[in-house]
Amino acid sequence: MGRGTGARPTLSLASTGRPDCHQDQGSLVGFELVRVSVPLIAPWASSAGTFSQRDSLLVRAVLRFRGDRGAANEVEGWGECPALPGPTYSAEYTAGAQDVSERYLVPALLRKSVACVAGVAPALAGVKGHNMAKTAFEAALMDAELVAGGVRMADFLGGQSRTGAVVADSVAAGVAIGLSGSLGELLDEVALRLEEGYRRVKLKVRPGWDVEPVGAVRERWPALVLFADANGSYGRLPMGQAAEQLARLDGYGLSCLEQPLGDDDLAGHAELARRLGTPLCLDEALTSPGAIVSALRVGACSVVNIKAGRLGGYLEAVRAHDLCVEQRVPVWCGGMVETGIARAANLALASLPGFCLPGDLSATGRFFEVDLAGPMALRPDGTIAVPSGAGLGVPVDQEAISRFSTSRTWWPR
Ligand code: NPG
Repeated sequence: MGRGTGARPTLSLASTGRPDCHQDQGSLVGFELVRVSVPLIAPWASSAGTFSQRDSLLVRAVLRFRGDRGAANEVEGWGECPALPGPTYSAEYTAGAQDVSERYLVPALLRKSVACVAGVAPALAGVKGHNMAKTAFEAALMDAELVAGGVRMADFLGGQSRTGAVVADSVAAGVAIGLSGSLGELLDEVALRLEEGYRRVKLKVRPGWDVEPVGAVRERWPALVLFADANGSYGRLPMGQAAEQLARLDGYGLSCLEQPLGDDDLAGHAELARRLGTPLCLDEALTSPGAIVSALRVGACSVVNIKAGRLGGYLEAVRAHDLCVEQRVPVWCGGMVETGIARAANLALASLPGFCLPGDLSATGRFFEVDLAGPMALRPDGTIAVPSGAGLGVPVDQEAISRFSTSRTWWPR
């Protein structure tokens, strides 16, 4: 089986770009759930904990198409669930994602024989939450369907957008730096990343580690595009204290301060937004386009981090993008230290025109010595090319997936 070899059926992209699921295009053969543990080059530390391997759940979707001469042709697509090993960023975690996939998501998709990306969300609507697990299935079917039709993911997602979007061929790269052991280590890492060509840096902050690192980086690189991400860690302080401490970041020209307070504290973020000069961005709080509308309505943020996994899929991410464009709210594409499988899809998403701030979009080699898909290279101008091939648009390294896999199960069993 190839990723798209042999006779190619035509994928009907209507003017909206929505593939017609009802036409006789492909049928679902099944899914493989692949657990991988991919070693990181260096441990990743944030307020959501530290890990040295990327334990991910991958989904391989297999579709069968009838070729021109009636011969059956199987095509596979890959998706990645960005949940972390433990429930520390959100309630989802990798083993839980596998469990909900086996008990609920796979049976629902098989029962309805969902063979196209547009059918995934309706088929899974009866399962509450588990957005990251759902995203892996949506992404895998999207990849398979687009590979079969010879369509680039960026073009497909652009076609889904109400904004009449022209997608970009490259996106501004950004690098996130985990919590460092010392100021010296942090400055060394920022220097290294700038030498590599990154033009935007996101620092992790938490109470007790904020003004000093942000101030030191800003002093050394006055023109650098700088973000700070608190992962909700100021939520444990009384509001007055959090506001006072974070107001000390006001003079450092941060493009945004991300998720200072708890996931569900929209009122607190709105109050903080009134008290701070730095624009607030939300991440963990925004689990649906509706949540984005609520946050914007109460003034809880003026910048939005879009992560397909958090929102429940790439189609929801496009909806979130569209409503932010309509509200003139700048967005950027978040990352979860994913392998190249999710990062290729994120590059396609970030090619939509509302993504006007550089995201967590770093090149192959940033996190892993051996990645599962790619390469996606950083160019001298600090951008990464949007993959140009069909579907994910970059080769998936089956050998590396086998090497790092800890379990593989095929469904239907
Ligand atoms: O470039 O993928 C990346 C990392 C970006 O900092 C990053 N992600 O809160 O947005 C986040 C964060 C994160 C990743 C948090 C992993 C916790 C674990």
